[in-house]
Amino acid sequence: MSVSSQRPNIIFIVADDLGYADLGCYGGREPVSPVLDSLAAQGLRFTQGYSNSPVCSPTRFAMITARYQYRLRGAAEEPINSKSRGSTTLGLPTEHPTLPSLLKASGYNTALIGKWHLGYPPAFGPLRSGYDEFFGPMSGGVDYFTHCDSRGTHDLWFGEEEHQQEGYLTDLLSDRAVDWVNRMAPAAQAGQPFFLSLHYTAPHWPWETRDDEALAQEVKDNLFHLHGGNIHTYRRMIHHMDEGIGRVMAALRAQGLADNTLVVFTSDNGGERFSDNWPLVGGKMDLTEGGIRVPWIAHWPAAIAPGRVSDQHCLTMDWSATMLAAAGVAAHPDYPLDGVSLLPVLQGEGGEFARPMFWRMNHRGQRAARLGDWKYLRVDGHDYLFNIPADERERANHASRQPERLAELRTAWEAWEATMPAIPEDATVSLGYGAKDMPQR
Ligand SMILES: [Ca+2]
Repeated sequence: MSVSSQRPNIIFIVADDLGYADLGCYGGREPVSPVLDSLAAQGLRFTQGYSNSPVCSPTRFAMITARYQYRLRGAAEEPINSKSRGSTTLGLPTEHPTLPSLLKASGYNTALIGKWHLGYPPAFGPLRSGYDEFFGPMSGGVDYFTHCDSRGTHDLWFGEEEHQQEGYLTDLLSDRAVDWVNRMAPAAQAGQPFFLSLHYTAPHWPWETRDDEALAQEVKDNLFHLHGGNIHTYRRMIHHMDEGIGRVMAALRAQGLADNTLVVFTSDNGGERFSDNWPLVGGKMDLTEGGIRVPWIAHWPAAIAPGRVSDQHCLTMDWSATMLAAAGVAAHPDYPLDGVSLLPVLQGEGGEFARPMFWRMNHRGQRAARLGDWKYLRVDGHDYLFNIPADERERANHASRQPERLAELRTAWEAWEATMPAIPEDATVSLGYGAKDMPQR
């Protein structure tokens, strides 16, 4: 199949803290995601797709710049927390080219509907980094009903104007996304495409379904919601998001735009406490597979044959590079991409290609490299070596049996790391809870 001569619309849907096996099409135990499952069945599902980081804002820096996040100071925060409000350093520098700014400059209409988490105005903000429109929260986590962040500050915005609106946030974001598609449809039908970042906060804490407004008062002093939640609530939160994605897809179809719209779905990091990451170990904040392996689904009938599954290795920033390639947009020469376009994989041209991937976390001194089948991992000063296809669960440690291979991967990681800025002395790690709050594995 070949790409249509007309440039595609692009919708980049990102869930928040969704785990690898939470969706039906990734082995989920309950049918929470019929819409996403059908997008995967009609499109392309990746089994070896990763997030750039096991925590929110670092991944979002990589997603919007298509470069390793370690290059930017704000991304050293694990994650940016609400104490960063007013900071002039902890955010996405407005002069940095971005996925939306490059697409906008090439003629795309652009919007972010959902979570930003890349620093606060006036120094930073979505309208200052390439989005024509913004509706959503600026911070890392808000209540679904009060739309207040973890410090109790109201955090729902339309552009840079504070926006008061009643409703369950997942539904408000879906409503606005449908509205955007319908408003942009005439231009898109006339040949001016759109780029929509639809970045849900679901299924991130607090553990509230559409029917749980009463919980908002109970959790307002601690949105981590350490006394609440369960897998049933968690699954319904995913289902609410899936319903909203279904409404966005229905709007695309009604406007005759579904065929030439590239829809990509993923999560910003691995699953949190109620998530299903099976068979992976670990979750958010970990460089074990459960913290970084995430769902990646691509749907684009004009270019992607239905029903395919790919084992291509890829990172969040590769998808940003893919979107630029699909739009025929080059990177800014002063900011070359670390992301690699997956367009040939989407179009089924050629096979999978070698894609070395590297990660670094200040938290617990973690390192990871995935080179082909093998993964080098360091946590708390211990070095491990795993064969991922043979043991996705990272329990069979080959480090002492294959010291030469371990050394080879460690050297590759160190060579990569030498090309990145060091972790700043004042970078912070924010953990919402620990062993005193719930037993650790
Ligand atoms: Ca997240």
